[in-house]
Amino acid sequence: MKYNKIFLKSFVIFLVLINIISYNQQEKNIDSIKPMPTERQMNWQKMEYYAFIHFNMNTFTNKEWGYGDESPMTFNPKELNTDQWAKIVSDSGMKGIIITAKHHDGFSLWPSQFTEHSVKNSPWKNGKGDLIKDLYLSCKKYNIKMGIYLSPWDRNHSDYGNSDYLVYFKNQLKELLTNYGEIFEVWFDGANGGDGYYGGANEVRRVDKENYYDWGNTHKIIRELQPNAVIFSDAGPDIRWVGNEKGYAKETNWSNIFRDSVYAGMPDFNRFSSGQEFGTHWIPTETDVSIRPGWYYHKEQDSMVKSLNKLIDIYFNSVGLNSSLLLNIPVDRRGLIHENDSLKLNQLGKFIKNTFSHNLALKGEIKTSSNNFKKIKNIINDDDHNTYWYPKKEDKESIIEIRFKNPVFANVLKISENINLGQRIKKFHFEIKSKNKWELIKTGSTVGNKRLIRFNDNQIDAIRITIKEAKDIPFISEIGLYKAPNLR
Ligand code: FUL
Repeated sequence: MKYNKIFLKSFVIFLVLINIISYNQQEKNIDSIKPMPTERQMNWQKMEYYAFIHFNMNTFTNKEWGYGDESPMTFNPKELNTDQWAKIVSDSGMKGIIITAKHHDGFSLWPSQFTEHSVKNSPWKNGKGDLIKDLYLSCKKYNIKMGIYLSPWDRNHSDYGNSDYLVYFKNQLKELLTNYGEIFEVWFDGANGGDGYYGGANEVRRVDKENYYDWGNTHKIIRELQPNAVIFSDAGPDIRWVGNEKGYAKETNWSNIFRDSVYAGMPDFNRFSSGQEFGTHWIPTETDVSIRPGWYYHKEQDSMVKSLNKLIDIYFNSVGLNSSLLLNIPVDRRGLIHENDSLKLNQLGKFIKNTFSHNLALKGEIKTSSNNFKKIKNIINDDDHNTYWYPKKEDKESIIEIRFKNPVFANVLKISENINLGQRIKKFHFEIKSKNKWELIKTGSTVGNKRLIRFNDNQIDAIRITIKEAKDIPFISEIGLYKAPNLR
């Protein structure tokens, strides 16, 4: 009897060991697909939705691009309140604010020691103000992050176009990266070179966009002073432009790109909008769009704030297409977010919260083409890329099916890949079983960080996701099924 017990125990231990060894063996067979994101890119990727604020000299001159000859005396917000900005942004679920510290006209929102063309010569707070500091403190108070937009093109500066300007540009960058706490993103615009004031020269100055800015060394400054900050430009190095300013990423959106074949401001940049499946570098897209027609505030656009339906459409076509959403709010001449904009932001925030706070997939039972995952439940109940399912190599198709005992009503599907190990999915099918009939709802292409699919409200008995094509074994880290409020 005793002998039998010992035998049984040893046998169980043996089986467990075999299982562990074969599991580890499988793990070893899982190669990551290069390129892969860095930790700093992964941290940024989690933010998903954050604000742009265009507020500067143009707000007071009613322009989009200032020439560079504007007097600092023109900058005079009477009710400026960065707490109001940060509160509205944070209440609407956004995770940060990127501020136009300096736009193309060269006016600086902080009292830079390297120029007279700044708030220190304006009537605002009698020249004692520092808007970047105010915003930094407000972001801290409302627990959101701050990023900076520093225009490489400077239509005010007399040295723009020669090497002295670069010293100035780098000095300003160092000031911004040293004096205002942690910066999450540095935003470099692609528009540069052309006519301007240039210290009174009033002429046209063109630069070699690829080489003039000494990008390699400029980026080094950022890595040194703010190692966690991601750098945005048309060509990265961390995040790239989506290729339009309308708020829409492409249906196929690879985070990979041949980085060495692109540069900031190149004329035909948007032909790279979809990324490149075999691109050498990991540079995901950021989708920038304004809540109004202009980037800056213009009174005549008060009635042109985008509708809630339009903003929702933008959200699904940016965040839901493996991109992030950088939604611009033009702060008005008082120095406040206008009531019309704040109303829409609030509605959008509520919509997002109401939609995604309750994952109906949790009510179902999951079946997969093969159970290559220890805790299959984690793909529907955590928001962690590191818990993921993958099929066995010999599986003909990769299938995840979720069946419901009692039908659920839903209209949004979420799928995520574990992008820590690269982006893999090229084509998938999404099917719904309703009243005993399967229907193909969507044939999609890439997935990446997050893919959201909207469909008509349906009584659902089961859903099925089939990965039809992938660069290598697909790693699914999240599945979500949601019921978005009906708006119409
Ligand atoms: C553009 C700029 O020229 C616009 O003025 C704006 O700042 C937008 C976000 O980027 O390229």
